[in-house]
Amino acid sequence: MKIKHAYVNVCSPGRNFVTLKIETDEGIYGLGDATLNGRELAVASYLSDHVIPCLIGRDPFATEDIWQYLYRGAYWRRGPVTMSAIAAVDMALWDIKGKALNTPVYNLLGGKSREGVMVYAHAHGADIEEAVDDVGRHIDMGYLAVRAQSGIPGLDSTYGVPKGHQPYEPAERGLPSESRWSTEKYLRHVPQLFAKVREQFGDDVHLLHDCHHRLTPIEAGRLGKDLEPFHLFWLEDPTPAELQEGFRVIREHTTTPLATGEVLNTIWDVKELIENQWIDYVRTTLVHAGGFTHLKRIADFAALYHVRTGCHGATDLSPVTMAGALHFGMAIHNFGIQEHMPHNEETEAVFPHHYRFEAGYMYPGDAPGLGVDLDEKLAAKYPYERAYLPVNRKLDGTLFDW
Ligand code: CS2
Ligand code: MG
Repeated sequence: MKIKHAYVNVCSPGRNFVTLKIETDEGIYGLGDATLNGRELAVASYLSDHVIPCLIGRDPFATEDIWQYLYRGAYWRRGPVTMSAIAAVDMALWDIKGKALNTPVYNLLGGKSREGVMVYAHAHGADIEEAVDDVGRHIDMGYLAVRAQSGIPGLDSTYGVPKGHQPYEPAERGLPSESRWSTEKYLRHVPQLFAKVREQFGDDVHLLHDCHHRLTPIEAGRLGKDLEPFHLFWLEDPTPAELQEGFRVIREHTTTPLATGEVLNTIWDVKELIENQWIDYVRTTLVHAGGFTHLKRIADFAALYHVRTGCHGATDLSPVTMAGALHFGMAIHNFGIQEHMPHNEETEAVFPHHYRFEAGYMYPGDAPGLGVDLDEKLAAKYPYERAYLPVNRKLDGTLFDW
């Protein structure tokens, strides 16, 4: 079998997605997600202009050699654009391999290690009362784990809380919007949110919270300590993780479990975090961390240090990544939890898939390969529209982390 043709599809059924399709000379094709929220066309060009010409004629089963060829052969290494492009190729090749062997990808990763993949939902509200109600709605939907985010008194907007009641969609069309931020208001507010949620729903539901890279290590230590009475499943992205040893400071002050990794894209970016056990969950994903070939390396390294996976799964990761994440989550031993932000109806129609949600767990299905497809005719009805993630500033105007 040889790679005969490959091309990139860019569409926007409510938000932008970039999908690589690799076709073989035996009529089998594979799909890979290449979506990088707010920088989509950079990855589309990296694939179309630089990677695809090098794939034609290669053996699609040679996933390791092709991964190394694209990683080392490019000379310039790492970073979200490069690793998302490599990820898309890798996902498509594993999809082809599963289809050619007539087996779901989880069987190529070690087979089923569990009956289902536990997922967590996003609950939010403009204030504590709305957020608590939304946690309740997700518990009623069957979720066993819920992330809670709420508006902060005195701030017009904040990460994770949509304006109005539409589902939260982080990218906005047009130029980046700007929001204002106060760490002090946030630190005073979040423990009150979780006190209310635990008071209302008790201790069984797993609760998570995303700081979204906005605290210094010592501020994160303070928040982690303040949240200890509420036994969170994890506190996510407490501080920017470029400085991996910053997490040591947090660790010294709290037993609240820590998770990071969604903006990181190679094993080198999480190596110290894992080997020092400064985190409990690693959130790197198929689409931004080099696909199955690399994510398996990260998971196996993490397993040596009691670190489990908690892969990112927001709506800006396409159903191709969601499908792959569920195959991955079914098979690897040190699986922790999988994020699940359901896509909108248009996206579900453009990417028909076999995966499903039931009673707090998701199941990838048993179709050969990834079990997801791309309806290109329908996708063509949703042309790309440039969109950006918001920009955040402190109250005094200093540019800050969003
Ligand atoms: C968030 C994301 O899901 C999460 O944990 O961090 O919503 C993130 O903001 C977006 O994926 C960015 O594109
Ligand atoms: Mg996050």
